[in-house]
Amino acid sequence: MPLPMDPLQMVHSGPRKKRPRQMGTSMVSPPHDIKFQDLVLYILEKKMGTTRRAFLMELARRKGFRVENELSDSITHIVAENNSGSEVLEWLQVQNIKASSQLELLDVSWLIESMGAGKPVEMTGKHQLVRRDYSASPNPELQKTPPLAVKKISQYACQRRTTLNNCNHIFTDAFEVLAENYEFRENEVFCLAFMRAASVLKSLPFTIISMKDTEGIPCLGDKVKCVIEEIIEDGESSEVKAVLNDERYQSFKLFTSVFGVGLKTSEKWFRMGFRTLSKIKSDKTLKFTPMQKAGFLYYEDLVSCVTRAEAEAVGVLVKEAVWAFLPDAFVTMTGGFRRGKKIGHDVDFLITSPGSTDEDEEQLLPKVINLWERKLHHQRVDSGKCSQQDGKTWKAIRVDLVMCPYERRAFALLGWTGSRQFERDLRRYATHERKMMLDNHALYDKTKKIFLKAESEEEIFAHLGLDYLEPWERNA
Ligand code: DCP
Ligand code: MG
Repeated sequence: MPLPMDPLQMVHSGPRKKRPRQMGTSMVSPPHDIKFQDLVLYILEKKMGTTRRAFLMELARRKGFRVENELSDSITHIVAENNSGSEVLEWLQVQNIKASSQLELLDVSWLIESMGAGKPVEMTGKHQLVRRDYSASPNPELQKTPPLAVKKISQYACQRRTTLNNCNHIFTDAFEVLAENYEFRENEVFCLAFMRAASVLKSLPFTIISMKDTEGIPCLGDKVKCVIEEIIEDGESSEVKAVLNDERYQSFKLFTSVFGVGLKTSEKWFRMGFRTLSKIKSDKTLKFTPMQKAGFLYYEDLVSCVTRAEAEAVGVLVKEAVWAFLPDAFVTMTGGFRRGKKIGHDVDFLITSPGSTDEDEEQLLPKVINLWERKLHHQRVDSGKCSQQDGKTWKAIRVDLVMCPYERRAFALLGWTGSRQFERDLRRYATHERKMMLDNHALYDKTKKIFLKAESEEEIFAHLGLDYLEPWERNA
């Protein structure tokens, strides 16, 4: 299936320095009509580079934006890339430009989205590098002209917009390795600390390039900061390097890559001296659960990630099977794919039906599985009972099916869409900030001693007093 190519996306993520299109300052570009008179843009060169800036300026002008070459008081929007709010403010100070309350400081993502939409898109927290804070300053002079204060980042992922556009991969990848190693060593405290740190950095609209950028960011403890500092200085973390070479980490990583194998089993195999899957598979004394047997049988298929096209194809099969028993059922893809991920380790579905009884609900999944087993049997008989691997025309894919009562569908949808870190923080926020209990079935208000009803995810966010986050903003 050909993938749609978004030229703007390519501008954003494609190679930057190579083969700039001919449009140096010497080249005269044709005048473009200004469609959006109220906006006067200035694109910051700092950390963006001359070539990319010239390219973006030309593109924006072609789309009808007014983009100035020089900085002046008439500028209404400053667009920056890889700069934090405080960096842009600092730079403005040096340029002797007062950051007035009218001036918007925006991440380049706003410009790119706007150019994609053909008009200025709404500026949200994920675009704005700073937020106006009218009350924070004790200085009455500053209160008169509202200063631009660096936006405060919440310690809760459910109060941050986290898209898949992660500008801090270099740090978050390192944290995730360390978190996983702590998980393998059952050190929950450090595991959580690194997962939270990864999560908060994923929400930043800029790349951290100096320790100064980490000021004011929550969830970054000393241990985390040490790793950041080392990566800034050396480009890599010695601790991560050591973990990646660690025998226990490597073995656990390998063992848990088998479906049905968790920490307990990995620990056992590791202690028994196993280091490879082939030794484990061929060992006659080991007993495997049905899940582990399937895990070994379809290992290659299951370790290779599920693509979106495959997920969509699975969706068709799931709907077909579910509708055979409950024709009015709603089948929704949840998990990572609902959050916009292009690949996943499985495909998650939520099933719910307005007309179903408790009994229908209980029986649906066994019925679906039974249907698939019968189909598989027929196919095997048809293909002459051979399980030839050559010319294999199918792929084993993990599918998670969740059935829930219709009245609880909003809670189930919110709970099964993830990410895990988002869910964790949503519950933590409910408990600590709202005295409420949230799970995949219900929301309970401990003060009022009542269950709060909801027909949609939006209503649950509203009950919790949270701004709504779209699924693709929950990639914490
Ligand atoms: N979930 C949960 N508790 C669990 C398992 C899952 O709350 N014990 C939720 C959060 C997950 C979602 O369900 O985001 C789906 O679980 P997955 O493990 O499939 O995670 P993702 O779909 O987010 O990631 P992947 O792309 O790896 O499948
Ligand atoms: Mg999933």
